[in-house]
Amino acid sequence: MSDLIIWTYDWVPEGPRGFVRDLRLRWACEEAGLAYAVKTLPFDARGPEHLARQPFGQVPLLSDGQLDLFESGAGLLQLARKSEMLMPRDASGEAQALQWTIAALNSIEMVTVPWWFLEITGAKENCLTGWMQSRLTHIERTLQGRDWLAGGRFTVADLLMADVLRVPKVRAFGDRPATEAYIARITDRPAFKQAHAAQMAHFAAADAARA
Ligand SMILES: N[C@@H](CCC(=O)N[C@@H](CS)C(=O)NCC(=O)O)C(=O)O
Repeated sequence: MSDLIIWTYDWVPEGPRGFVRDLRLRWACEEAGLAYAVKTLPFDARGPEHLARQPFGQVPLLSDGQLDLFESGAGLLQLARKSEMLMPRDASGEAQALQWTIAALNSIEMVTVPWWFLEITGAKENCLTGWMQSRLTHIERTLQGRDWLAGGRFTVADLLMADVLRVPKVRAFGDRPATEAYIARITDRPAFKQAHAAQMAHFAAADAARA
């Protein structure tokens, strides 16, 4: 049995399927050829046991032997420690990959998630639109000049940035050809397709078990 366990929910409604963040960890393991198992926590009843391991009652969690990590970004960095495929080993490449990993979470996802949340809750005016537009314009300009964010090749930073940007409402917002090409290229990777298919199959099996 693998030392790496990715924890996700036992079931989720259809909406988030294909986007539940255990996919980030599955994808990284697939890219790096790391063996892993997937285990579940109840979606409906998030009790003290869940909160003791994930203080916000969310998923994913990554167990690596005795170590339990919450936050998908922390899980990705833990996996990147195990594989040069995910994170360059030279000091400059590593620093750049870390920088862009943090940028994906703290400069892009920081605005995209609240923005689409306001969109789906039907707010008449989305007051975050200007802020998001500005961030997406900056990342578009960055991607016009390069194929990868760090070290001149695919790294964990691209995995995370593409996952943040591929949210359908964000992707459909405006016309950003370099960003679109980047998302299309990165989500065309076999490791993404494998991780995505596995998550979809996991929740489809959960439907069958609940029926
Ligand atoms: N910052 C966290 C966010 C985790 C998160 O939003 N998890 C979602 C699934 S992708 C979740 O558990 N949502 C249910 C909830 O927030 O109650 C991470 O990246 O791990």
